[in-house]
Formats: sequence, structure tokens, C-alpha cells
Amino acid sequence: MLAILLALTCSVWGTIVDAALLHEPAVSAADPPNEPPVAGPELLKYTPEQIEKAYEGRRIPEAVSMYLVIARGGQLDGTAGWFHPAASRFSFEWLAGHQKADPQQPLTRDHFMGQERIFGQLDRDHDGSLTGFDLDWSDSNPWVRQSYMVNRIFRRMESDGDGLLTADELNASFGKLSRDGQPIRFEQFRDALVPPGSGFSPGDMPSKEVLIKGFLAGEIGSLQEGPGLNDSAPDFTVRAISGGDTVKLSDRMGKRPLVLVFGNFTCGPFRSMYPTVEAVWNRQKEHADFLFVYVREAHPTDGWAMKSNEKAGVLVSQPRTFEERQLVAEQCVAKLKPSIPFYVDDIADTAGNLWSAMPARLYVIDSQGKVAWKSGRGPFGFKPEEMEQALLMLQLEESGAK
Ligand SMILES: [Ca+2]
Ligand SMILES: [Ca+2]
Repeated sequence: MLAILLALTCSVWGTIVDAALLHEPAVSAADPPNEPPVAGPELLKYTPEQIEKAYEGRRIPEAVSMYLVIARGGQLDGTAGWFHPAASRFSFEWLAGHQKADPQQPLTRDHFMGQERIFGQLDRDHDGSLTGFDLDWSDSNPWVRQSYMVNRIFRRMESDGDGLLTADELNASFGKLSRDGQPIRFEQFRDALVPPGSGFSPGDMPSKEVLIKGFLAGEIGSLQEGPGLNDSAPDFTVRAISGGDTVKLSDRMGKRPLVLVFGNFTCGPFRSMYPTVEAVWNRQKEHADFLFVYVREAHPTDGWAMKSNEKAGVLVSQPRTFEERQLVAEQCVAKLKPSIPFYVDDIADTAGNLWSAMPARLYVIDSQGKVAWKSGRGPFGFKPEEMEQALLMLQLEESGAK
């Protein structure tokens, strides 16, 4: 019964969105809003200027600022709207203070009082000392920018979408780049791999209408903002696939750090990063608990469909019932083979909304059940190695407290 009701709600919702999109929202004759419009279909009634005016002197919610970008023809490129860097309790200054070292100087192995495994993972550029550069995951950092670019090329070559590049995939992509197996020059290689314009792979760039629909459906990101830094972790209960057990988040907290991993099958960048999450889990499973929560699809065939997903055989429509979501989650498990305890959010997106977790996000929760680190919104903010550094510094913090 609940499933039928939810399915009905979804289809009614779809109709409202379709109806709203038929009208250009920028109608100059519309009365300005009396109250700042909340993130949702109400935004479509007003021009971006009216919305901004209504928020004058108040903080614009993340989702409203994302809507303003989209309404003005902007893209979801990770630079504007609701995209922000991670929120972290830790920084190089924090680390230097914790190690009783000079924050103006690189921190060397000799002066580092923690374990070697921690030093090794914090030293991102492997130069044998820790600096602010190692811990800087912002887009202005040259290492981070190069990393993005490599990820894009990786995803073009990693054709079956399991996040692992095989020799066959690499050879096949060379076959596509080269005529008759002939050597290719740099600019041929570049032109084949760097997409024109926006940076989207061919066939993946969305129209404004697709973005607005995806925005209102929570597919391109949660309209909510989730817990802030040092907030208590909001609780939820999720169920394992194939009718397995349920788990309550609060039952998993309080013993040691906990990492929350949110993701979905149709988000290509998420799939390409997921094996890195597994690698982090392998290194950290003795020191922290991990929980994977499967959330709403980002690129269903009935939403912002992607050519790159089609090529990888990732073709699913947005599940309308929990049972449908479980079936898609099973496909995701078959593709990514997660070792991390894997659970599925309910069809009302309770966990996904509460944690602002769509389409993919990472959190580190301390042993007191407080948020110690919160990634930026996925896919751009989804950086498993940044999460690992935060988890390691949390281990330092908590070991010092004992
Ligand atoms: Ca370094
Ligand atoms: Ca592969």
C-alpha cells in the first residue's frame, strides 16, 4: 500500500514539475514573493532576480543558490552553487599544533609522534615531509586539478564502469584513438580525450530543463544540507539488500570512528572512485567502522541519462519502490563488489535527505557520534583519500585524548 502511495506521489510530483517547466519561470509580470521561496517547485514561479531580492540580508540556502546557477543557464561543474570544499575539524595548523611543531615549517618524519602508517598516508606527494600542500584538496591546488583531469581520462578508458582499468580496456581505447594501430601524436591523444567546451564527455551534457527536473527530484543533489561540522549524527535505519537485516546508525556509533559512504549506481564519477573507497577501507578497517548507504539514482534513463552509462551497460530508470531500488542496488553490488557493509536507503530517501547525501558523499563521525569531517557534495567533493586523511587525524586526536 505504501509503495503504491509513494509511486503515486512520485508520478504526481513528475506532473507538477512537467507543468512548471512548460512555463518560462522568468515572467516579469509575476508578483515578487512575500517570503523567500524555499528550495522546491516554488522557485520556478520567480525570476532569479526576484529570488535574490527576497533573500536580501539573509543566508541563501545551498539548494536555492544551486537553482539560481541552473536558472541562469549555468552548468553543474562543481564550481558554483552548492559546491563547497569539505568541512573539516583538521588542517595542517591543527596537525602541527597536535604534534607540538612549528606550523610555518614542514613536519618531518623525525618530529612526527604518530604511527608511520599515518605519516605515510598524510604525505600525499610522498616527499617525506608533511605540509599544508599535502592536506589541501581545494580546486585551486595544482595536484587536485591534475587529479581531476586524470580521473576524466581514466573514466573514458575504463569502459565497463566497474571503476577498474584493465589491460584490455586500455588496449581497446588505444585501438579507438589510433588508425590501424599506428602511433599517435600528443595532440591527437589530447583531442580524443579532452571533450570540447564544458568538460562533459560527448552525449553527457544536460539541458537546463533536464537539470531543473533533476534538481527538483533530488537526483543531482539533495535539497537539504545535512549535519554541520561537530553536529550530532542524525539517526536513520536502513536495510541490507535481498531482504537482509536492518541497521540503525546510532547502534554503530560510540566505539570508534565511523565512515559513512553514500553513493548510487548511475553516477559515473562515483563508480570510478569507489575502488579507492575500498582501498581506504582495507587500510583502515582495523581502526574504524564503515557503512555504505545506497541512495537515489543520479542518472536514471528517465532523468539526466548519460551516454557514458549506456556504454558501460548501466541503464536503469529511477526506482519508484523500495523493492525496485533494491534490485538496482543488487546490480550495483554485482558491478562494484563492495566489501563494506552495504545498505539501501528507503524510497522516501530518509537517510539521503537527512545527510544531504545525494548523489554521493562521505562523512567521518567521531567516537562521540559527532561529525568530524564532511565531504563536499558529490560527485566533485567525493574524495576518498581526503576522507582517509581526516580519519587518520581523527585517530591522532582520539588516541591523544585517551
Ligand atoms: Ca609531503
Ligand atoms: Ca573496468
